[in-house]
Amino acid sequence: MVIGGVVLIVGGFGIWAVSNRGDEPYIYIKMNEGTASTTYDSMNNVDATMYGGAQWKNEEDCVEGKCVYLDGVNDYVSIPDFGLE
Ligand SMILES: [Ca+2]
Repeated sequence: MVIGGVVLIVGGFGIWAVSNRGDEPYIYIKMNEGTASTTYDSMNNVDATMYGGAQWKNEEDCVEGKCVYLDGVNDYVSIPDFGLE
């Protein structure tokens, strides 16, 4: 899965399996580390990697905590195939 392609400041995302809607998300990536190019999944260790120069922003530029800035050119955040059907 790739998230990107437009100018975005991302504060995190979750992915719910359809069959689990209403329960905890299968993946929950807060995107609040603020350093390096890995942002970690809190649920099942499906960690995401930032590409294309995606940048961390500090609290003053984000809704809550730190966040990821995508410049709209070639930035994206990718998670590995985690076998969800
Ligand atoms: Ca870029």
